[in-house]
Amino acid sequence: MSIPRGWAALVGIVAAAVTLAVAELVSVMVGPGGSPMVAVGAWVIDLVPPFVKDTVIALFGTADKIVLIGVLALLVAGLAALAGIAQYRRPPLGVVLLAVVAGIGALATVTRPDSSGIDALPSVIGMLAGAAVLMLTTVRLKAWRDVAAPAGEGTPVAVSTAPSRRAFLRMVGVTGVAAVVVGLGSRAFTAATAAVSAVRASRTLPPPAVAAPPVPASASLDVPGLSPVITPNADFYRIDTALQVPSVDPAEWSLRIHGMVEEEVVITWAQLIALPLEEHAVTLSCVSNEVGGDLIGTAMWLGYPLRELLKRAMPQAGADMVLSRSIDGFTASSPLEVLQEEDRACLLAVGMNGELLPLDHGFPVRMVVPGLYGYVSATKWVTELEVTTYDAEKAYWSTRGWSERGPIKTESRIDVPRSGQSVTAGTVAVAGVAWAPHTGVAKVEVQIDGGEWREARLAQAVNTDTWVQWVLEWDAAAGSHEIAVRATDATGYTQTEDEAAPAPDGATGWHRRTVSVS
Ligand SMILES: Nc1nc2c(c(=O)[nH]1)N[C@H]1C(S)=C(S)[C@@H](COP(=O)(O)O)O[C@H]1N2
Ligand SMILES: [Mo]
Repeated sequence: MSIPRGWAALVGIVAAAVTLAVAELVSVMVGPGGSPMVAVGAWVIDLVPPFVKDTVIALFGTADKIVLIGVLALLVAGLAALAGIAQYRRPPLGVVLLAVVAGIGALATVTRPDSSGIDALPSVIGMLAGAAVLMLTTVRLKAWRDVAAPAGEGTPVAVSTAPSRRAFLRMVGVTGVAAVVVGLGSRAFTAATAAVSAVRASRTLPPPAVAAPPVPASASLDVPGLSPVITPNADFYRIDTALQVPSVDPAEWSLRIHGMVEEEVVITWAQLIALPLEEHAVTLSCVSNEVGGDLIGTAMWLGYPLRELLKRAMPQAGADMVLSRSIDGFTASSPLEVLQEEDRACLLAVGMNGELLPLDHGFPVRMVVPGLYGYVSATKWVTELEVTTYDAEKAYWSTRGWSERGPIKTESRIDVPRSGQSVTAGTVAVAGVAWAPHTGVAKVEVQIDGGEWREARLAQAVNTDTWVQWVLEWDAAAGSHEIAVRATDATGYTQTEDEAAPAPDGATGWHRRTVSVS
C-alpha cells in the first residue's frame, strides 16, 4: 500500500494555514499593516490592469473583494499543495517554495504606503512556523509510509500501520484546527480595531470652550533635526501594557467616579463632549525614559478638567489618591490633591493635536496630568476613577517596584548634532529640548569637553507644562568633542550629574554626546 499524494498536498495546505494564522496573530501585535493576506490583496488590486478590475466589478459588483480573496486563497492553496508534495518527494524543496511565497507576502507588506520594516515580521514568523509544520508533518507522513510499504524485500504481514497513521493524522488535525482558530480569532481582533477606527473616523473633535493660545512662532528654533515643540501624533511615543489596543466604542464608553466620595458620578461620552472642554499643551514623559531617550513628547490636549468632575463627586476627608483604571485593567495612582489643583490642567482628554485621540493613545478617553510621569497619571482607555488612599491601594507599576508617586524630573536632551554625525569645523548649532513640567525651565547650559558651562538660548516656552527648545552656537574645532547639557528649573534646581537608572522613579544625569569635527 502506498500513501496517496493527497496526504502530502494536505500537509502543504495545513503548513500554509499555519503560516497565515501565525502571520495574522503577529500582526495583531505589530499592526494591521503586517497582514500578508491584506497586503497581497491590496497589491493585486494595484497591479491588475483597469480593464480586469472593471470586468470583475461588472461581474461581481460589491462582492469584488470577496472574489479577490477567494481567488488568492485558491492560488495559495494550490501552491501550498505543491509545496507539500515537493517536500514529500524532494525535501527541502517544499520549504523553499513556502519561503518564496511567504517572501512575496513580506515584500507586499513592506512596499505598502506608510509601512515600516517591522511589517515584514508577521510574514517571516509565520513562514518559520509553517516551515516547521511542513518539515515535521512530512516526517510523520514518511514514517507512516515506511511502515505501510517498507523498503526491501518481503511483505510485512504482522506490522500494523495504525500507530504511525494515527500519529500523522493527529498532527495534521491538531495543527489544522489550531491554525483555523488562531487565524479567525486574530482576524476578528483586527476587525474589532478596524470597526472602532471607523467609528473614530466618523466623529469630529468637539470644539474647545477654552482654546489654548496658538503656539507662538518664537517657541520654535530654526534648527534642522531639533524635535518640534508639538510632537505629531504619528511620532508620539507609545507605551502601554496592551498586547492589542483596546477597542472602545465611545457610544458604549462611560467613566465612573466612586470610592471615597459623597456622590458617585457616571459620565457618558455624549455628556463629556457636551461639557466646556479646555485645550492645553502638555509634555508627557515615561518614567522609563533614559537620559537622552525619546519616550517623551508634547501634544495639544483637549479635555475636561478632572478637578471639576471631582468637585461633583465630593471626595471624603482622608482620601489622598485617585486610582484610575483602564478598560484593560491597567491602573495608575495619582495624588488627589494634584488632580484638584485649580491651576493645573489635569484633563480627562478626548483630543490630541486637533484630532480625536488616536486608538493607541487612548481613544476615546484618557487622562493627562502635567508634571507627572505617565505611569502614575496618563491612563489611556480610562473607565474608572476610584477615590482612595495610598495605604489602601497600589497601582499597576507600584506593585512591580516603581514608586507610588512620580513627579517628572527636570531633564534636558541634546538632539543635534546627532551621535556619530560628522560635523564640519566652524559654527555648529548644538540644540535640544529641556523640560521641568509644571515648574518651567529657567536655564539650559552646555559644556564642551568639560570646560566652562555656557548658557544656551531658550526658545519661548508654550507654557510651564511643556518642554522648551534650546540652542547654543558652538565654534567647533577639528577633533573629537564631548558635549554635555544640564537644565535648571524655575525653582532654582539644577539637574544633578549623578546618574540614576529609570527605576524606581525616573532617570537622572546629564545627557552627553561625543561628536567628531573635521
Ligand atoms: N491603559 C493604559 N494606560 C497607560 C499605560 C498602560 O500601560 N495602559 N501606560 C502609561 C505609561 S507608562 C505612559 S508613559 C503613558 C504613555 O502614553 P502614550 O502611549 O500616549 O505616549 O501612558 C500611560 N497610560
Ligand atoms: Mo511610562
